Amino acid sequence: MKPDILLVEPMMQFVEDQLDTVYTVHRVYDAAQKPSIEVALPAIRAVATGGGTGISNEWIEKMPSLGVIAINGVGTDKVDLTFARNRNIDVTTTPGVLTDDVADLGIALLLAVLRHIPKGDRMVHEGRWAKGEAFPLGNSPKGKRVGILGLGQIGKAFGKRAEAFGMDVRYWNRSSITDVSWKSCVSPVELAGDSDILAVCIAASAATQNIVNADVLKALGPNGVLVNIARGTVVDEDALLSALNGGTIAAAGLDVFVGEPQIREEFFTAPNTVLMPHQGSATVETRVAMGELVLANIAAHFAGEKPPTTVN
Ligand code: 8YV
Repeated sequence: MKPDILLVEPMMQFVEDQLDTVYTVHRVYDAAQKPSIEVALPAIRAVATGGGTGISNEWIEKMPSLGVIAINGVGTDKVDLTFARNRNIDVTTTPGVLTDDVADLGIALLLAVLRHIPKGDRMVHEGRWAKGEAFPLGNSPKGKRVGILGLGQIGKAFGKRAEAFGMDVRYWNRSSITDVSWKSCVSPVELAGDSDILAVCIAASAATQNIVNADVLKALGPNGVLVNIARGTVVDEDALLSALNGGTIAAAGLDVFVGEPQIREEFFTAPNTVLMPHQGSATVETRVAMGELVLANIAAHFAGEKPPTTVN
């Protein structure tokens, strides 16, 4: 009999095909499976889920046979790592393989904001260029100061890209970093005050919730641009919306939001914002590599081995 596993959100077809070959896959996102999932929960031995979705302790408690939670991503903020460890459940992520694509999306958001790309695209598509409508000048990234909040792998990759655009990099990190020559700032407020662009790359946790608050946005200032490729929860969205609407900062490029995909409607009308539906790691190449890691971690568990990228 094939072992039972729980799939919390869809993955690439080849990953799902491979899972279906080896396991009985119960799909949480398929409403029709709800009754059969309730019955199967005691037998579930592995969970595959997304970084932004995770799995709650309430669900974990209903799966006494669970041995591994394979996150298709690097964020662990939606899985209680200690709670899982106390139940002898390994939690795995997909480190390394998504770094470049997430950093690329951060740069794409920054350029989209500075050069008004969504606005230009709409103007051309709607035939307004041909009618002579004027288009605002953009701003150059060259020579701008970029502050990176959270200098992990993604933060460093963002910094390298920013340098290639002629930007001057500084950062703030919770622990000290020795392998970069960029200027280190003593606090998020100091970083924002010394930056034209604040790129938020920090991992979400209780300690970093709302770390980008009203004071940080005020320090970033009326010409400042915020880019968030981390998690919605690390930014105080009340403060961000009022900073955008009140001109406390100039603009924002955001890939992540609190409560996504049901984000606050005020974002739809906030000025000078470029919004993406959490697509940082969403390229074919990276999702293949992530999927392979998820498959390898689950397979290792069923082979009685330690899953290779266990984080708890
Ligand atoms: C994915 C992510 O979009 O790495 C993460 O933590 O949030 C993203 O890579 C997500 O895991 C897919 O659901």
